[in-house]
Amino acid sequence: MDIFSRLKSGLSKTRLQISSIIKGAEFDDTFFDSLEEALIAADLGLDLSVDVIDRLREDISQKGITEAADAIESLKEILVSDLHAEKVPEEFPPKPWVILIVGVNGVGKTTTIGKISNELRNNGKKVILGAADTFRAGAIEQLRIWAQRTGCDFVSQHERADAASVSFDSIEAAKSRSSDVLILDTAGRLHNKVNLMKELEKIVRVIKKNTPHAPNEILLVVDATTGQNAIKQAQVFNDIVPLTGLVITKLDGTAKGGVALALTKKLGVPIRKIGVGEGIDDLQDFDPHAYVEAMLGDIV
Ligand SMILES: Nc1nc2c(ncn2[C@@H]2O[C@H](COP(=O)(O)OP(=O)(O)OP(=O)(O)O)[C@@H](O)[C@H]2O)c(=O)[nH]1
Ligand SMILES: [Mg+2]
Repeated sequence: MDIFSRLKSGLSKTRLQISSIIKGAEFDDTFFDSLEEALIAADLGLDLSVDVIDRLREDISQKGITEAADAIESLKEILVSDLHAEKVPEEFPPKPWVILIVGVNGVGKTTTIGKISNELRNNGKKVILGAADTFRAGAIEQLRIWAQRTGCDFVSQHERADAASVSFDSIEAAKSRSSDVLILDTAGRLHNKVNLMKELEKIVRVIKKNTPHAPNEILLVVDATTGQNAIKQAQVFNDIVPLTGLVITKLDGTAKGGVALALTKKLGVPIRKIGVGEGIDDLQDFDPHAYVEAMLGDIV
């Protein structure tokens, strides 16, 4: 299966549900209520679902839409307009370009680093990975394996070492080896664990002190199957370390897709990449049109 089919198959539940509501519907209050419920069930969250329905109602009445196919097009346009998108920059002028990867436990941070490294290496970049997850047993080794597999340099200290100190070492190493990009892995942490969130703040402070332009990107990795909890988590992370982008993983699974919309709308932070599998190539640039097509395409 290609990556788009994988995404589409992951989001099929949402597509089927919306399809059954919109087919043959009269565009009356009952229709709008059912569609609103379906959007909430698809993880768009209450506020955004209500907002989308308001806009759809207006559009349908303004354009005098009577056909399901036209209503779907209108809904797609509304959703696409809500999905900010920016690509990861392809050139990295200030060397090293520093990417800090953060998120709660088990969302796919380290795997995403492997996938991004692979992409960068295929584009001829010199990449170095820094093992600032010193907390979980096995985390350093897991990143080392990704470094070997993708041909990246690697910096680590011992387990339980100070994560900010590893970050400092990593930047120094990136400079001395003229790396184009440094990617820092961090430990998974729950947003309500104050000490762990403080550690993240310290990592950023130490990086900035060493290299004022860094970190160039702070990417929050979010598991798409988390549902609405992801919003609160992301808001807390964003308050502590200003995020520059989101990576939404596990869209090949049971995710309903709406969380991507809710997140980017609430935070105003673009989605950079999406993960659709455990393999090294299962990552793609986020494309709002393709995403909404996967959620709602071919349903009438
Ligand atoms: N299906 C699927 N699985 C994924 C995806 N991304 C990561 N995983 C899997 O999720 C699990 C956790 O991945 P990790 O990369 O170790 O997650 P992490 O956020 O680094 O975890 P901690 O460091 O323990 O917080 C692994 O089994 C990965 O293979 C994805 O896009 N789709
Ligand atoms: Mg990890």
